[in-house]
Amino acid sequence: MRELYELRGADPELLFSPYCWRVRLALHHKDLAFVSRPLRFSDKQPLLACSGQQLVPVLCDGEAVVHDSLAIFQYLDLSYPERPLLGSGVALERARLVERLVFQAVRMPLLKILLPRVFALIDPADREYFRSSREKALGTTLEAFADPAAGTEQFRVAIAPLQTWLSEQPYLDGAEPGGSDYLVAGLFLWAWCLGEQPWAAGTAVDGWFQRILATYQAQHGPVKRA
Ligand SMILES: N[C@@H](CCC(=O)N[C@@H](CS)C(=O)NCC(=O)O)C(=O)O
Repeated sequence: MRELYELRGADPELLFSPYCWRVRLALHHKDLAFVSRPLRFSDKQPLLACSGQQLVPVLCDGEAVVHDSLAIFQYLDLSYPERPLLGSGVALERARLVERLVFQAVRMPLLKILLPRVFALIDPADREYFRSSREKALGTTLEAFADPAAGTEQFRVAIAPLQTWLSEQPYLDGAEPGGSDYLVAGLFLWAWCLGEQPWAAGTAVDGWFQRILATYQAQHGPVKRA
């Protein structure tokens, strides 16, 4: 049995973690079935203990227990070599670089937009933990940090290179989607599932996102959106 531990909102069908979305897209790419184990922040401690840490995604695949989205991509490529996500050697290093660059550029702008949405949509039992853990990490209150207008402008600037790249080819990885696409699209799905779309409709990035979403939904059905 293959199980994916992931985060859910107050609505158990609302899955909003960017890193869990990466893994869902990667499992879809490999055509690997899995059972979803959606957790609230307040459920996760005993259930994730087998992974030796407290963050999702965690993939349990038979005897293997793997955490961290990039490590899961590498595990999937090693265990299921057909349709590689990242490849190996230089290709793997390049994919890791893409992940770092995009993560650094878009995570903070997205957080400025999405923090209030996450807080509103998680289970009320999770709110105290969410507030205290995030305020400690950010060094300020959720209210002082959140700035959707500034986040949207910073996001637009951060994705400008992706707009150019994707106006020249359909996917970040070329003619077909690959690991780089899913590493980035997971962050976009974070926003989309929470009911936000900080990129403009009709742009090259929007076309890319809609292609990835449509391919996923064609197999898995509609993605729950707040
Ligand atoms: N580098 C990790 C990051 C995982 C991570 O930060 N997960 C968040 C959800 S988006 C989490 O589990 N948070 C639980 C908590 O804060 O207690 C990955 O790529 O998987």
